[in-house]
Amino acid sequence: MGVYFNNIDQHSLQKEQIRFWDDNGYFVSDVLFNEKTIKLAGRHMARVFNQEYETNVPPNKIDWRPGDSETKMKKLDNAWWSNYVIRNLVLSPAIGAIAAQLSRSKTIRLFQDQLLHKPGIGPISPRSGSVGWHQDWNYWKCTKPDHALTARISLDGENQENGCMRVVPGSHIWPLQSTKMFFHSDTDIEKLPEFQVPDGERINVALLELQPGQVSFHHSRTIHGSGENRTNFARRTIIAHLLPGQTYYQSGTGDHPWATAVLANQKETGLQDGDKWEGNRFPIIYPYQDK
Ligand SMILES: O=C(O)CCC(=O)C(=O)O
Repeated sequence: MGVYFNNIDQHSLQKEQIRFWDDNGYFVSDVLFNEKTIKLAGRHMARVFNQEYETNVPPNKIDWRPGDSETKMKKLDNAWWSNYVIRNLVLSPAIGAIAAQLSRSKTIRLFQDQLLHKPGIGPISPRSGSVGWHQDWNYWKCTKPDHALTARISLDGENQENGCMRVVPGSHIWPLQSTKMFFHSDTDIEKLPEFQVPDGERINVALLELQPGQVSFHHSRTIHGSGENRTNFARRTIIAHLLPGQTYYQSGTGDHPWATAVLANQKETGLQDGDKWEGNRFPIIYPYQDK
């Protein structure tokens, strides 16, 4: 559909950027998507939440439906099943090229996508719409090894006031934490849980402030979360969870409400314990394939 800027050669990362990722477990790209693309994506995101499906296939793990409270965070998974604009965005070659370099993989697949719409609750409403501190891999133990990564495309720009994502730099190489608070929407993000911090390390928090069209990447073990949106405007993010080529399905991990979409795909694809995650339910986004 040609709605996004996708000259793959222009997404070569510098050595220092890859080293930054290795050390910190996150990376923020330049602006990858122009205003026209971002506006179009925003309109299509609204259509999916309003249950208008271009393909007639619904997404899944729908956590907000028309009629639900407008102050609740809107969230659903696998909108790429339902809408072509979202599909083009989450299968973007630019995202694939960056993810391949960060994870040093020859292949990148889409694991699942997620639409996140944090409503602006204004300065005085009770806390709501936070994403509590967590590590994605705590919900994704069905993927082995633990090297999946996530690309988050910002539609509105993100900052402290509208509940940008926060990460604990370097935590992707710490022990796996017991903290699993993704669904704690009333979390006070300023309060850090008791993390298990290795000797010689200390906890820092970095705010991932983004311009519209910028993309942040994080490792599946990086500790992260986000606060409520205290503005009067939505903070919308389109998220692509990504699998490096050499990722295997591990059964019996007891995953997890979040994996419903992933496991629906897995069932349909017929993956068995120890199989590589592959098949067209997990489409290849790098190397770029002209579809
Ligand atoms: O965008 C956010 O606030 C959180 C997103 C998140 O937890 C994720 O993409 O893994």
